[in-house]
Amino acid sequence: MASTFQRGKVELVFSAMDTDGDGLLRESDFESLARRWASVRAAGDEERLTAIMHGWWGTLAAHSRDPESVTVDDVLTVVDLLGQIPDAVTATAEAMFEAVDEDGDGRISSTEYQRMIEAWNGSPTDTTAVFARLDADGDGIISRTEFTLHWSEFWAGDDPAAPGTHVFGTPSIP
Ligand SMILES: [Ca+2]
Ligand SMILES: [Ca+2]
Repeated sequence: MASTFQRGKVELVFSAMDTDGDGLLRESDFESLARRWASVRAAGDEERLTAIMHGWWGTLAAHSRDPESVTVDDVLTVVDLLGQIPDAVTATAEAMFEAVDEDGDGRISSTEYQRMIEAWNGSPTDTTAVFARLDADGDGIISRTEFTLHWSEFWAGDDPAAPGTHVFGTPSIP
């Protein structure tokens, strides 16, 4: 069972993905999110982002009671399963890393990270402090290894103090 803290984390990212704010995730939310994200990027890679977001949607919809819409509880069901399938966490981390790494140089810069957060939140956000926490070795970029670690912590972990808790911003701590 997901803890209250894990629920809070998932609710934070859920509300970012629920672009029309109706409390349910649908395929259209993922398409809007991909469009919103692509629109702030220089790369002009909307098709690539859309494909990655569709992959996410497929994973969530496969575990939903209603294949057309996904609730917070459905997402938490997937989160519960993740602890048993670390390969799935690594695979989504890999796909997401590729999405965030706009210029494809194999590193996430602070600009690339900020663009992701702002696109997901739909508003300007100061990500300096959180980027510094995620850049565990302090070399100025988020490496693939760092990202995968934080991503796994975000979805499968239950530690409010872990840097990965802040991948999508700072959840409220109950
Ligand atoms: Ca990059
Ligand atoms: Ca780093």
